[in-house]
Amino acid sequence: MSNLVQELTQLQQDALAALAQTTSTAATEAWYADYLGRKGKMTAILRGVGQLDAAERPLVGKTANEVKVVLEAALQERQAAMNQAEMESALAAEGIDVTLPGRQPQLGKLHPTNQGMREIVAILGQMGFQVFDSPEVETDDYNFGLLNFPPDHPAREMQDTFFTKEKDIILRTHTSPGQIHAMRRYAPEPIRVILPGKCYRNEDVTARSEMMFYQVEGLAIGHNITFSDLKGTLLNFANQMYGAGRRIRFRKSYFPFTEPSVEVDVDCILCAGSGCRICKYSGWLEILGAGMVHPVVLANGGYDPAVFSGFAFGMGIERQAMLKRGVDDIRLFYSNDARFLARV
Ligand code: FA5
Repeated sequence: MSNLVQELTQLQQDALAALAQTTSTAATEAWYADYLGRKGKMTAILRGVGQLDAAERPLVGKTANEVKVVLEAALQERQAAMNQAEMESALAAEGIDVTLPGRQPQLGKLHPTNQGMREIVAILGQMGFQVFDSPEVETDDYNFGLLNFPPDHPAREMQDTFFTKEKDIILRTHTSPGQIHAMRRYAPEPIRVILPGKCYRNEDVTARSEMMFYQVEGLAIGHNITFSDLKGTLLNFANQMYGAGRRIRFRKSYFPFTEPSVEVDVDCILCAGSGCRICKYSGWLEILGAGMVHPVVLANGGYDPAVFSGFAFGMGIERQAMLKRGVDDIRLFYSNDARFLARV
């Protein structure tokens, strides 16, 4: 047998032994260059083929091919084993402990004003009132004139107004102008609507008053609507909003757009009427203004006051939320204090 065949057989043994020692991809690459590369040991052996008899050459060629096939297969196997080991050790290093408690994701929640608004809208909605959207930027006429505020009448000063540069365009001071929009949209059909939204007043900001706040207005117009209907609606509202068994009381008041007009109180939710700090020892908490829609306002809305009657009421959402959630400063609502927002 040719020496070269022996050398090739020896090369195979050596190469397999060396391959078994490699532990990294870089080492296997170096191994390949060393044994099978262009300048490697196999090439060096095959350089001797030229000196052989022609009869010996085929056997050497065949052996060289077999050795190459064996070594390449061994290399592939080695690399696959190494990849597997590398993956296993990486997985072990970044292993997940499935018994650890998970991280609590921080959930946001509705702003207290929105919570209050949704609660009020849900209670009144279930009594048949539908939400009607009306603008925050109003004309002087809708905010005052059509609501029976006479020009230059001191009643206008009940609500300090933000004016704009445009003549007679103002930010609404209450949701009541929505009454006229709703009436003009639906007259002469009977209606039951609620008008929720922002209002603006040019007032000093205090623990009880903001420049921007929300109101919800209610308006019902029909053929036989009486003061008793107003009372029943508000008692039902107070019982759902502040708890079963609540009492309400009416105090006479004045609004240009209702006649008669009342302020409505609910018995104190904290002391149930016996007197405490929250109700300033009166036993009662003021919750809203209300009354029977003034005939002039009905007519301005397109309803004949001889045929139709109606009631209206308006409440401040933040003030309701303050009572219900025990908040003692209205400024907290819009100060973006995350601790407050998480608490209420
Ligand atoms: C009105 O605005 C009437 N439009 C309510 C009304 C509607 C009466 C329909 C009759 C019929 P008043 O000015 O009292 O009324 O305001 C109503 C409520 O808005 C108050 O009870 C209070 O809860 C809230 N409110 C008024 N001003 C402020 C303010 N600066 N900051 C926070 N809430 C306010």
